[in-house]
Amino acid sequence: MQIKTYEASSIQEALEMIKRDLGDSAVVLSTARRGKVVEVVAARDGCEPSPARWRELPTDLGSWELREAISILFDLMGQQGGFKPDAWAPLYGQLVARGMSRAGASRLTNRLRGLKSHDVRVVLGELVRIYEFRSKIRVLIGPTGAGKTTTLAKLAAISAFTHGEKVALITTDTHRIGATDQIKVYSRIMNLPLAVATDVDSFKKAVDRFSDRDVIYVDTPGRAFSDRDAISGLAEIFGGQGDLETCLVLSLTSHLEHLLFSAREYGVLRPKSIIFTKVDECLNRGAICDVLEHTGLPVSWWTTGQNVPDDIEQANLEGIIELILGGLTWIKQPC
Ligand SMILES: Nc1nc2c(ncn2[C@@H]2O[C@H](COP(=O)(O)OP(=O)(O)O)[C@@H](O)[C@H]2O)c(=O)[nH]1
Ligand SMILES: [Mg+2]
Repeated sequence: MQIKTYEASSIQEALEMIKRDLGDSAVVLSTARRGKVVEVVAARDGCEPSPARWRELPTDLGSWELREAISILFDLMGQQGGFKPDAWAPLYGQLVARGMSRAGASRLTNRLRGLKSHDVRVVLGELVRIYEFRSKIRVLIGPTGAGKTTTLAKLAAISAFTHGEKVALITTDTHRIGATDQIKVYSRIMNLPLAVATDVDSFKKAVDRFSDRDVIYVDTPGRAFSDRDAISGLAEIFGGQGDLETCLVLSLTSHLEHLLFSAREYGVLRPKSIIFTKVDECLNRGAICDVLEHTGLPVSWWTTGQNVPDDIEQANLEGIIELILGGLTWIKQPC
């Protein structure tokens, strides 16, 4: 983490200096007035890219200023203790720099103060829950491009070849031309039976056909999270089926607001757990905390690359905490 002190004649001036120097992701750690001079201490995570000068300034300055003001408020709350940074201020700064929302980071650091605990892992441990699939039918749901089909192939391979289970695949993704091709290839390579289902009846038939199987993995269409009709269409297909669980697949490369919006929209399908994908492409994994806090859902797996079946990890508490705090664990090239 890079921490720097700025002196200016007003907070506004200091903030402009900080933004120019450290970029948009900088957070304010403390402010103090010394006579006519305002002293502001700001920080940026050491792994953040250098200030992106090419980034366009928002055109709507009103909402931008409001956002800035709210951010500063949360930064002050994050450091609490008035205008003096306390022991948790650097942690707050790091969590924000790693992509966690200011509100979430503020709540977390305040919780630590309340507990008088010095182990952030204890507090994260309360937030993170782990889940193992329990049902025979496991349906992967989530937005377009989240990594559902690739993840399904990895999971099917682990069930079939690591655990020796009898596995079948069903896809309900027939909406795009060639949509079934990807899963057909996986089914052929792994020699696992595949059925295509488009409605309640064909889905039931496919499940009956695979009654002798231990596990059935179900792929779903990648539809925009805002396409409520498509999401409720899925709810209809899976609704009456016993021994079935849905699992929400979210890509960590998505913006936090997109993740939270997706989680809310796909909530109608009552997911039992979350799989976070593209951990390898994402340095700022603080969003994991926000998603878990808002959904209350446990994590079952996360994925770390495009290779089937290797790039996947079964969720475990230590690993998730490392993803959030360690920051460097999955980085392949030094920044
Ligand atoms: N880097 C990276 N890419 C991934 C990962 N999982 C999936 N992908 C890629 O993301 C893209 C979309 O994946 P796909 O499974 O088709 O997404 P779907 O639309 O949700 O089914 C493909 O290019 C995948 O290879 C991952 O863990 N890391
Ligand atoms: Mg797909």
